[in-house]
Amino acid sequence: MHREIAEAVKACKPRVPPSSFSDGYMLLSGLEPFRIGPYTNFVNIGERCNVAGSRKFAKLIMKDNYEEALSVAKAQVEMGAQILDINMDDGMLDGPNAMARFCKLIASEPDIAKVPLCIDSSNFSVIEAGLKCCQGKCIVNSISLKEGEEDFLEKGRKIKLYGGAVVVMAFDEVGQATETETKVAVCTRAYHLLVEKVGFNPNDIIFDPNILTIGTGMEEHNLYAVNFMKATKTIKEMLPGARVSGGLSNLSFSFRGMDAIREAMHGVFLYHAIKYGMDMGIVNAGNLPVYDDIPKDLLTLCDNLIWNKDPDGTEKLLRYAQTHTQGGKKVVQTDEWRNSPVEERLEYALIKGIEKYVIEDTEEARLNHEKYPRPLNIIEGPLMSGMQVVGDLFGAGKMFLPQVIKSARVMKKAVGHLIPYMEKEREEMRSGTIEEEDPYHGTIVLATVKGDVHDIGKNIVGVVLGCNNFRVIDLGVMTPCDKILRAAIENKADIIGLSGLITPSLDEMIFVAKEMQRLEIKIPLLIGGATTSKTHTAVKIAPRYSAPVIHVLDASKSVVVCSQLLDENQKEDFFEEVLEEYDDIRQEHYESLKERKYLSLEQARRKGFHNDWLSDCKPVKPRFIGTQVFEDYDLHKLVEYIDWKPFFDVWQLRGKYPNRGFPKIFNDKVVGEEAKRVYNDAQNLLKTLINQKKLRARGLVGFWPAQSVQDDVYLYASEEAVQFAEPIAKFYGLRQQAEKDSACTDPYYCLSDFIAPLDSGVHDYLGLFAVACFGVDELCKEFEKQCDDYNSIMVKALGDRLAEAFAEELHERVRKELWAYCNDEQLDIADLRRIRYEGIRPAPGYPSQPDHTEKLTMWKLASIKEATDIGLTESLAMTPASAISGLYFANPKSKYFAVGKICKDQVEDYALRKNLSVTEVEKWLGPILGYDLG
Ligand code: THG
Repeated sequence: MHREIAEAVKACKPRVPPSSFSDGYMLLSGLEPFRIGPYTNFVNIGERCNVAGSRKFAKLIMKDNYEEALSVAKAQVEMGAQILDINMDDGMLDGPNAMARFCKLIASEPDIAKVPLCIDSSNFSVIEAGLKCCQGKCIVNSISLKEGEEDFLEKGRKIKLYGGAVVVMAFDEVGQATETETKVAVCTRAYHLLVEKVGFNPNDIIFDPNILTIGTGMEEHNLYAVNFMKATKTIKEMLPGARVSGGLSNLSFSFRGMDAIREAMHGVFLYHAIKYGMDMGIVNAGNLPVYDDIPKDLLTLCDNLIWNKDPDGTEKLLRYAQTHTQGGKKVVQTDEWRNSPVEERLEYALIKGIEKYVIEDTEEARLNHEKYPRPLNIIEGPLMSGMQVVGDLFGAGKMFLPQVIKSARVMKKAVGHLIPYMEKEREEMRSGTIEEEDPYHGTIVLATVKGDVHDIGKNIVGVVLGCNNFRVIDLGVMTPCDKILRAAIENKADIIGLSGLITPSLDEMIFVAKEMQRLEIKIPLLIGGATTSKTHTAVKIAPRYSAPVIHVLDASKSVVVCSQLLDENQKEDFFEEVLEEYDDIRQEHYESLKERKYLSLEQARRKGFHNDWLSDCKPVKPRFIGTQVFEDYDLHKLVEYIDWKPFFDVWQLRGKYPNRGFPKIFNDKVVGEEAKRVYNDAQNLLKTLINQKKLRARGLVGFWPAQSVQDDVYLYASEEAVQFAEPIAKFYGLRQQAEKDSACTDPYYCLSDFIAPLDSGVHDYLGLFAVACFGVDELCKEFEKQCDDYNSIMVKALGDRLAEAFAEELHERVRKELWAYCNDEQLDIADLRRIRYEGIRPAPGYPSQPDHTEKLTMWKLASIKEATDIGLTESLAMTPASAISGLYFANPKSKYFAVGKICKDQVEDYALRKNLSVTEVEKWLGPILGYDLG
């Protein structure tokens, strides 16, 4: 068919478009031509058909409702969009498919198809998919020099072939251009490449010198608007034919939710930018205010922000937003409540977690001496009743943890304001005029035990109890027993709560319980934290202390338990119930100990995993032997490696599909909105902390020749040394011993099975690593000083995520480049998370090697403390708390397993090998002993 047409028209000359028509004009078209020339006004490109830029559009596309999504396109054309930007960049979408499908649908609707399309994607295959099914002449949005000249030229040539115009972003190999000169330089370079090397018509080039967000609170962003204008002017003067565009709504991202402010900023910005030569922009068509209609005071504020004329510009604009409504449109939705009585305002602020006015409202209440003769009355009255509502809503599952923590922040601010007045009162009290009374339900002393540094969970419990009107005395981390008990006695505590994350903390908790018994203390003891369990509490702790000992699973449960322990009418019954329950658990535990069958260590070794070392592929030699330190690792790079699921776990946000995790959780009916909110808060904080260098990452890797000797792995200074010298370190292993189902053919694993034996003659290697995120503690102190538990918990959670991401990223580099045992690996993040890669990185203290003391060997061997400042506490917790360490095994058959319970014969053998006493080993391995110590 094509051939026949070609044959038939062979003799005809192609039409030469009249140059007078195209000279100096940018020609675009949908079904209708669109000619942009010197007298064309500013061109509106509609921004809303963008899955990242419109919630409505995104929802429709995700629900596969393309017909309805078309209405978003149509509405924009009706409101004056002259070009439509289409963007389908979302991880959950098949981009090329979605783009093609939507473009084809547009073609079926002449009212929409009349305008040209702007195919927007950061993925060129999506752009091509769009170009292939668009009628008329489109704009490609966008290409840049980000991936270098070759890539740029190739894309430029393709676009020319498709006959498109192109948006070129001011981006190069170094990154995004933010300074005027860089913007101009990058665009100039791109211009010459396109015009001279590709033969692009300059009139088909549109530069986007990056409209970046201002009013972020970060000083380095203050000149972003000015730089755009200046660059635009120079580009228009220096690069003939080229035009300038930009994504306008980016400018005001920091004022999200305040549409009136955003629109005013857009109006003011465009007013100036057009004068500087901006030709077109991706805008919310129909929502741009007329410059003269912007109220004068707001206009001045916007002007000051855009031109960076006032260091407090952002603050002032925010304040304006809070105090104004205009054009019938509320600037913020939440100002009506400001008109209600002060008690209601306080309650509202507590429930909604709004800090803004809490000091002034508290002060207003305080000054009402008639109603509130004493500052304490305000706490007992409106503040506590507000928190009661919060506590009830949380208990009923109608409020989520992040909201509760924000409410607590408001409460703390209010109480913080009243404390000086209460202290003054107490002075007077000493002279005997006023009686003291306690407004709290009760007092609880909380502490993370000696040797342990983890406290997110404990802090959350503290805040939640605080919300329920408990007085919380938080002693922080690494708290020795005597300090806990002294604080409890001095403060007349009603309850003591102990927390710990690592297994050695369990032992410390037993010690505290024994001490309490010895000192005849009668205060109920709560046990919580990641390593604790009901069984351990019932079996190992409760029997040592005659007052109640109770394991609490999470923050919301702690409220119920504490309330019952303090309720005079309930506490006897409650204690009785717990005693019975724990008695049952103990019995069950001892029964199961008896029932469990074990192989002897010798049998287990025989049934271990035996690799065929000689016929198997040879172990790969690492690129270096010894250690390499990574100072000040690039945190930006780590962000994409963050696994967000555990982050949502910290905030107790679990969607309906817990294992599908992120970002599925956003679609969850119950927790979706809240999850989005915390996630956004996290992203913002993360950006600020990374950009301002408040957090730092440091780490180390090391590799050595290694050979296994039964259950242990010996490390050598060099390959030659393997035959002739003593090992420089030995890692000891524990082997699975609990009998497996007879149908199960799994071996009885020990980590040493994954390293070639010394007598095999095969050279093998072992790696290790330690990474940490520094700066978290300092930031938390700052936040706590401001009574901001929300951000303090947030920073800790982010620090942990970054350390974990660091470990993940470094492991990838180890596999691909530093050890390079699988440099052809091509895994995406989802595969990483599902552990599809080869090799493992088990950490001492975790299931494959539960013995924390192996860390001592790592630290000594690689001088980890000296090289990275990552330390170990007496319980072998790492400092800072956001730290990860482990060993690297490269063998493709290596896998994670849990050692499980082990027997006395193995403990004795292990003690002998490690040259420790059996009691010492039993102390460290407590939780995995398959027998009773008595
Ligand atoms: N340059 C180029 N292309 C671009 C941009 C640019 N494409 C994408 C973007 N930036 C321009 N498009 C938008 C679209 C929407 C918004 C911002 C930029 C926006 N949306 C509201 C928000 O996120 O607050 C959504 C509100 C709602 O859901 O209704 O602000 O710079 N070449």
